[in-house]
Amino acid sequence: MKICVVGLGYIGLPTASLLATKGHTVTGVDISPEVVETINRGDIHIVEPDLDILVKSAVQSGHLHAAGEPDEADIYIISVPTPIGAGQEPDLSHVEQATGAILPHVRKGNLVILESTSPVGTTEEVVAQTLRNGGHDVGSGVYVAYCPERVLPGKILTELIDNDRIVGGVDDASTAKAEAFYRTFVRGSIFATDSRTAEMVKLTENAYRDVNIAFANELSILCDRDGIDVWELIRLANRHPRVDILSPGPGVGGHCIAVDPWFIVAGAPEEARLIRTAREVNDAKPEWVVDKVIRTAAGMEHPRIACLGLTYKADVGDLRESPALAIVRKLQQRHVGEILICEPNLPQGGEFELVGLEAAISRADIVVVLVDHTPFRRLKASDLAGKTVIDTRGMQFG
Ligand code: SAJ
Repeated sequence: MKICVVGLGYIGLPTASLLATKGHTVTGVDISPEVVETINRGDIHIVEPDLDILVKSAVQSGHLHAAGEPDEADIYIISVPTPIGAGQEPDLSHVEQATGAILPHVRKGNLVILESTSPVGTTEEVVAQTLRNGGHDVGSGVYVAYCPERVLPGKILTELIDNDRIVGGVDDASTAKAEAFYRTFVRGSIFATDSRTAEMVKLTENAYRDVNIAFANELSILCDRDGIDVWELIRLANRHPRVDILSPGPGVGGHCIAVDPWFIVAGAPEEARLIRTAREVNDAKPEWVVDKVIRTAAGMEHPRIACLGLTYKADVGDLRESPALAIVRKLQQRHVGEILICEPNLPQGGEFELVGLEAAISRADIVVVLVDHTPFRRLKASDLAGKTVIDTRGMQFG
């Protein structure tokens, strides 16, 4: 089949290259000329384990080609960003542009799939409606479905194949077409529903996690006030057969969990009270960590503060919405002391000068653990002797 994947980011690029290595002829479309050029060279512009090898082999085989504009295909997959604006409202401009860009190429019999995380109704009201306005007979001439991506950054390539998928068409014929397509490369089960339910399933998954992390983050603040070790508290509470509390941290990052719940809130501001509060609790956590560091450093003359980790979670090189990054920036802006930043997953040459782990610790008075990267997990209590440790990740140094 000829497949056109619009948007070559964290979801589009792995999907396009996977489909290419399955023998399909894939055009990957991106508005950034640098991204197009990088991929056509067989390189990648994002950090994800094994993606470099997959893209190289897809491009070298001739099955994957990147371009600035879509062309004719049997299946179109839209995987463009759906960010939130300053007022936390969804910005669907990339979905609108992508649908507009494929419109001149769509032919009878084509299937158009939206994978971008989207507010309920987007597949019907933006994608299907644009195609109808362009003269297409959605449901009998052209098929339109929503299939949310559910892959975990750091494990994208395995989860793309192994995860169960939810497929929801704007009508039964579209659902059936999309279901048949995903069956060709997904090992997990495929569950069929309508497009609105599929859209809400995706938002629900990430809001569920956000609410549960907010509960853990709130507990960590209560425990800190009362001198209780929150990690021990959670470990013990989780021995109850029906309690399963997630882990507190310095806040919630990444481009999904910190963003998607706002789509629900924006659609139902009066009703989505818990989901909104969870977002607010998680968004406030970095500032709480900053305050704690400032209070700890207050009695020191020239405090040197080692910040361990910058990325949004363990063992990834992704800085999107990272609470650790926000904390480090705030500490620098407020001149809390000399800040030593250690981030083993990023190259030197970015916003901050990076310091090796050993050097950062040996020079520091205060060690702030912001991300639970594997090299940090190997630290022993003896490595940190004499330091004041603020551990936002519950590392339990042995
Ligand atoms: N975090 C905690 N405590 C926890 C778990 C996570 O503080 O107990 C923090 C992490 O440190 C990170 C953030 O939450 O800052 C999000 O990390 P994550 O690993 O929970 O999730 P993401 O954002 O990397 O990927 C999520 C996944 N969604 C769910 O697990 C429901 C993934 O399956 C989705 O495909 C992805 O969002 C997405 O693209 O929507």
